[in-house]
Amino acid sequence: MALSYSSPITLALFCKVVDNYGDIGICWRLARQLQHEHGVAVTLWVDDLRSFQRICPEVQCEADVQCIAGVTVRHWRDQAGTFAPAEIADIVIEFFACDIPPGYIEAMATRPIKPVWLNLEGLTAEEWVEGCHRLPSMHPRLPLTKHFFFPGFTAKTGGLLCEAGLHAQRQAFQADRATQQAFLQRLGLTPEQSAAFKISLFCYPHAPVRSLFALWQAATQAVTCLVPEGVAVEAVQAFLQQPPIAGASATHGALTVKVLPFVPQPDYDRLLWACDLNFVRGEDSFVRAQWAARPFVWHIYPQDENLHHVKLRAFLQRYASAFPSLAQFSLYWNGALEADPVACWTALQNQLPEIADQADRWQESMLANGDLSCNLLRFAADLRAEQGKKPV
Ligand code: TRH
Repeated sequence: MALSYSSPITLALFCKVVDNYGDIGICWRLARQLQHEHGVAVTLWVDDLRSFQRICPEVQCEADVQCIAGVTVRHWRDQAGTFAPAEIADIVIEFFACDIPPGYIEAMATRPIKPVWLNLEGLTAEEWVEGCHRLPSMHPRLPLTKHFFFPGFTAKTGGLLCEAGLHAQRQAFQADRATQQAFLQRLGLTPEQSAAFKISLFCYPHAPVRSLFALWQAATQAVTCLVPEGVAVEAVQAFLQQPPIAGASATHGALTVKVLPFVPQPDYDRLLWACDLNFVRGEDSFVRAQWAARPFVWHIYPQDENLHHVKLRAFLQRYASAFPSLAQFSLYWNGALEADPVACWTALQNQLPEIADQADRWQESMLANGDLSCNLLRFAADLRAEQGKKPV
């Protein structure tokens, strides 16, 4: 029996926001890309609309259902509710093993053609993911099978999210000084601040930001450090000697620290493209920094028992094996190595040109693994086709 999708394919993506930020960045990007590039009718279920609004100002925090950029956004208030089979999407994705409402799962099981059910996992460079990517897990009670889908850095994983045309947009931006200047001016930078060595700083609160500020203050060239509002609050406030609200800035020695508002995702990309060095964190900004083709330092989200240090080392082994200074600095930045910040920073600074040179090659090798959204839809189509071969 041949099985076809609804037209257009419907997809529900369930996203639970962790720690006021987490994961909505990735889910929103994926949702938009599936809609824009693949014509999928996406419903994004989000439990925390206020966090969502920080990266997407169009979000109405009080709305139960709204449509933004062609994506249906539903406020995922609780686990209650019953659903009719017709309300269930062709593809159901739970992000990072979040528990989707039991009533929704029950309704999935009642559909004559079962939805493709995927658990989209977090990004890690560890080798074991290749063995777990695409593995099935049978529901203990219902006739449903969930599959694990792992993003990653090799052809045996789901790859990384990358919109079509992003590469060309980034190259055009970086080749056009006037556009860059206009963008930085829009963010409130003076021509002098724009002409300095520009660093964007996005990290978790435990990063040793004060020690870096001290270093950059004593630098021989002017440094402009751009920090989103709400990030590294203590260190920024201590440097500014005033509340670190958007627009605030101060200069001590060679360093100017400027607080930026949280900008919408496309502008955050431009910020990364415009800076000479980017400090990024988590998963999504980490991947965007790779597409920015500029040197970056990753602050990984902390996990119990320092599990994140294992993940950090796995990535550094792939990305920074030719750049010991980057590996050392990253370990220091993430508290995985006690080191002298001056020595770490000086070594990294000296190697920045080489690191920048590698960025394009790294991008090409990552893109050769295919974009995550295409890989995900292909996998869903394969599962759907398999279901069609089974007797019903
Ligand atoms: O939100 P994060 O801290 O995300 C993390 C990770 O995904 C991590 O794995 C997870 O478990 C943890 O949450 C709880 O950092 P991330 O992934 O970089 O997402 C931030 C998003 O915010 C990203 O999409 C970029 C976006 N952003 C803007 O749109 N504008 C801005 O001004 C800034 C600074 C960020």
